Amino acid sequence: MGILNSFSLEGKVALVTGASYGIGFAIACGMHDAGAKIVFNDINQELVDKGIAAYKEKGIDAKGYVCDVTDEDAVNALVAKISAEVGDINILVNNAGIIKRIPMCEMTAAQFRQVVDVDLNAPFIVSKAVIPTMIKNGGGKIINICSMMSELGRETVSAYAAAKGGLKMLTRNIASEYGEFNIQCNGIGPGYIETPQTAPLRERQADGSRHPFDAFIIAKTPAARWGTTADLVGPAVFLASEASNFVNGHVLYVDGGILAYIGKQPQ
Ligand code: NAP
Ligand code: GCO
Repeated sequence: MGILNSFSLEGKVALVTGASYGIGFAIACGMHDAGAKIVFNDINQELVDKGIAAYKEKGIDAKGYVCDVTDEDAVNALVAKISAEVGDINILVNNAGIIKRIPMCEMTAAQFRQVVDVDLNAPFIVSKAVIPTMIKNGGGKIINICSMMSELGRETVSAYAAAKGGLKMLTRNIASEYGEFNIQCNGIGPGYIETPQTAPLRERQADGSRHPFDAFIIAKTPAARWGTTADLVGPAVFLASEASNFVNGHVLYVDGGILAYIGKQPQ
């Protein structure tokens, strides 16, 4: 078994935020398969119940809690409740996120703040809530779900890009400040992944043709396809496991090569 043991998450408690479905759900399932006990939260009971049922269908006894990750008091209470009911959190995946696709000059400051609150302030809040216990227990793993927009901008996603760019630097700063306590904090930067969040970008046109953005992403991706949530599971298990104990402050882009590629020449 040798090297494969270093990828095991046996005996670990993993909290994945916003993990009733989508990327968080897939990462949580993969971490379960690697041996972790899965805990997740979502923003309302309906989503949590949906998530618990979905995990059960996969034979996973996940614990689900209602918690808005932007609410510091609720997050602190959640972390304490998880410690009492399940065990101290060893692995945190800051996955919960939103996007608003609005031209910047049409976006209100309140809309901008709402995106930054969930995508940047919340990872700060949840990380701050779990780090003291990780230090007490001799270390831990924090994985922040960043984005192509941690590196690149595009029209209509100013708030999201600002938040995800900030999340890349928060990742580096947690690594810098807490690395001496054997806490590794890294990011995963998914490319364009098929989830509800990107569904509007993939809708078929009335004539059955691809959405223009869909065709654009295919041309910008060497793999010539959208990613699936399954593509993110191996990288997440790696960053959650002992196999990555000397990887810190890194954002692992799982993008099919988008960031390396100028894009296919239009035919
Ligand atoms: P998604 O399908 O929209 O799922 C996000 C989850 O987070 C949903 O369950 C959502 O609940 C939950 N959530 C939102 N606000 C919350 C809050 N305040 N408190 C607790 N939970 C909250 O998104 P996804 O595509 O799986 O993406 C997951 C993460 O990956 C996000 O951080 C996203 O920015 C990032 N990402 C996605 C892609 C992609 O192509 N899909 C690529 C790069 C990065 P609701 O259902 O109520 O919204
Ligand atoms: C968008 C998309 C992207 C993806 C992802 C790319 O509108 O450009 O939603 O932002 O969600 O973040 O990595």
